Amino acid sequence: MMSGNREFRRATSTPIVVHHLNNSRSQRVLWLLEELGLEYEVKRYERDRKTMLAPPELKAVHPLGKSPVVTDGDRTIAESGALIEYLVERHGNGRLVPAAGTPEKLRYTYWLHYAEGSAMPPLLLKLIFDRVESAPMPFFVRPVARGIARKVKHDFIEPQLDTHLSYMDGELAKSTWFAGDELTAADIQMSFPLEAARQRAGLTASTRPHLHAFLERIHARPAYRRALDKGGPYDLA
Ligand SMILES: N[C@@H](CCC(=O)N[C@@H](CS)C(=O)NCC(=O)O)C(=O)O
Repeated sequence: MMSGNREFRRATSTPIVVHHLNNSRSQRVLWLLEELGLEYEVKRYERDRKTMLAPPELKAVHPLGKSPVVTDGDRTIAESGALIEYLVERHGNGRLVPAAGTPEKLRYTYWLHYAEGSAMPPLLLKLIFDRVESAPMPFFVRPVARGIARKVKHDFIEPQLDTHLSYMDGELAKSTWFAGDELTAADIQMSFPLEAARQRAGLTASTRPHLHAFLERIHARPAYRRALDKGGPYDLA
């Protein structure tokens, strides 16, 4: 695996490139690469200030035009869970992944998928309905639009968020990291929903002490801090 990696790097002689959008999920890919000590380049893209969407140039890299996307030689890999798996398998030399067949590996796979598949949807809905609630609109539709937004948040989104946050906090009461006692790439993948929950969903030291302690722990890691320097603005409000 190790020599294969070296051959691959030599054969392509191009660096790993992270197509990075400011204030976004791709920050965790930079963190992963820093933890692995790999060389890479960052190509930065700026969100449109009004719509918050990625610029059209990202569609030249991948048809969805979203970030993160990584190019590695002639490969283009999108979808953060898939590309985190790719990077650790291709370049990790066994680091940040539990051994195959262990209970930790099963937990690792679970959290790697849970982050985008289950944790992010209610957080995204919260963001959208918060925006509906505060968006400028003609005075005669404002009370109706705001009333609907508040009801959807109260009846559906907030209970969902509460269930997920309690669940995650309870899991981190059992072990230091999501897959067990060692940091894995699943923790890196999980960092984004937790950062978003801290900004948007009331995750605090008093409400979710284990999740809050997790965030404090990752923020203290030198690799996390180096990744912030490379990525630029990372504000999920
Ligand atoms: N599930 C995808 C989500 C990708 C995604 O939605 N990325 C956001 C950044 S956090 C994005 O590119 N937003 C800008 C846009 O949609 O134009 C992943 O994990 O990679």
